[in-house]
Amino acid sequence: MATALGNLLKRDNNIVVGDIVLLDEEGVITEVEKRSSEIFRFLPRTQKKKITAANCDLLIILNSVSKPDFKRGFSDRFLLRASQWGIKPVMIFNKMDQFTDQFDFKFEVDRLKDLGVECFEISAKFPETEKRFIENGTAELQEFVKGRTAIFLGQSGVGKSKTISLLAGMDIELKTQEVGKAGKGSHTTTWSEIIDCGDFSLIDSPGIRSFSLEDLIEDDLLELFPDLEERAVNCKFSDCKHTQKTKGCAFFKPHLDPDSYEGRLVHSRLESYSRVHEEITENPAWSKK
Ligand SMILES: Nc1nc2c(ncn2[C@@H]2O[C@H](COP(=O)(O)OP(=O)(O)OP(=O)(O)O)[C@@H](O)[C@H]2O)c(=O)[nH]1
Ligand SMILES: [Mg+2]
Ligand SMILES: [Zn+2]
Repeated sequence: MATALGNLLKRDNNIVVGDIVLLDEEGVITEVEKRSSEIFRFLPRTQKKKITAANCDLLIILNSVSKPDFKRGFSDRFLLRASQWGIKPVMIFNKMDQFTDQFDFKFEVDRLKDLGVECFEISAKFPETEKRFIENGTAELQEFVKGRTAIFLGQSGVGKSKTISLLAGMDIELKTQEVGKAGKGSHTTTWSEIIDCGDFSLIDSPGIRSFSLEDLIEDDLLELFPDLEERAVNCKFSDCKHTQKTKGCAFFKPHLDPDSYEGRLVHSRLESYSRVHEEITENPAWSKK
């Protein structure tokens, strides 16, 4: 364990997991290298960004298909952050041994593929019982992380620590804990840590309780949904609010059939967009720094 010079620790956002540091002979951190990327959380109470990790080149959004339930809105929010952070996102569906058609898996995977996000299906606890609905499983994931520093984000109990233990190999077993009856995780991992796996590094992180996007400005939001932005230019009026009430809106009939695959895809994204939009417009931009 290294200690750091006082002035490095006193800065607003001090040294975080993933930082590359210089040490002197006594093991004291004397310098922190410039970061290639930063992961942050926005804390609504203090209206401040808190940097939680640095220098990651892959964001692994971990979902479980059961206990806790898959939440599409949640993963869309991570996708939004990934594009803001400039880090490649991939999606893992874990606990496939528990999958009993709780949701339309194929639709979710096709939808993500169309958004340019690669998907993997795994069962971190029972790797031998993989369902293999899609081609990408544990072996493909193992290959995919090679040469990268990947951070795992997701709700508590989805299996971040379990998955990291699986990928890291036999001799590493991170602490995990059973999910409660209500399907909620118990926040087992309490701080982020990086696991050096030789060919790659994996960062475990505490489960996310609430995920504020309040720092976003309304005018910048559509840019973070590039697929919707592309469609919105075809709306008849440039200030279209993309609700069914607006005639000539590119998101509704006759321009888009809501029952077609494309309609379902676009509307699922519009739903995620609207939720975030609602959240950030509750807090006017002047209060944001
Ligand atoms: N059935 C099943 N259970 C799993 C699977 N992966 C993980 N679990 C279990 O789910 C529970 C939670 O896993 P963790 O790895 O602790 O979850 P986490 O995402 O690290 O949770 P936090 O540290 O609280 O954020 C544990 O009891 C695991 O054994 C899986 O593929 N299938
Ligand atoms: Mg954990
Ligand atoms: Zn519109």
